Amino acid sequence: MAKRLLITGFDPFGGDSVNPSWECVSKLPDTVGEYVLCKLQIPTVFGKAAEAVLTRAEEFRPDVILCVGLAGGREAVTPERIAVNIRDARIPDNRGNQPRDAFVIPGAPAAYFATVPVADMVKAIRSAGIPAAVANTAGTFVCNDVLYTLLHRFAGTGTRVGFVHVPYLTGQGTPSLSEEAIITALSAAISAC
Ligand code: PCA
Repeated sequence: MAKRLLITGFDPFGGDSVNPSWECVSKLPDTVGEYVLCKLQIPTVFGKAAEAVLTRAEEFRPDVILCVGLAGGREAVTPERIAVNIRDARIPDNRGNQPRDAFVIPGAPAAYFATVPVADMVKAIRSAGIPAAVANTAGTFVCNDVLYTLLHRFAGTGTRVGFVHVPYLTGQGTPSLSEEAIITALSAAISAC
């Protein structure tokens, strides 16, 4: 039986009109490698984003959850190695929340490692001709919030969780990658999961 992979992208935030994460996730084929995909757009809102993923995961029962977000300023596609138990927002989220120096989940561990094979994903993306690198911080905004919450929820279960940050789309900012390049990179990353 085919394996199931839930993949998410965010809505635009911080004044941008598009978010390359959802632009590209929404255009992925329905099957990649050995995975059947379920694609979900999630809001750039603390707490709500992870809730939306958890709700869909309950129905879809994925083997892997891969969330994708924009990291403006990065020049490579970057699978994240770690999530930290911190909310510290430099800008408000899409509901006006701007937590500073707070926990994602009070009393929970300081950090979790991603449970997808980040080094293999980087290799696969590079083999597809797209720049890639492992990232050691997903920041302290909504992307980290989602990755941390999911890793906490699925710790010790059979569901593996990862996060990939992508650069700006061509024309959106610099450095940037084309939509086609990001879609190729995400497909390669999925195949390596
Ligand atoms: N990037 C933000 C949140 C949504 C997104 O696409 C982040 O890196 O936290």
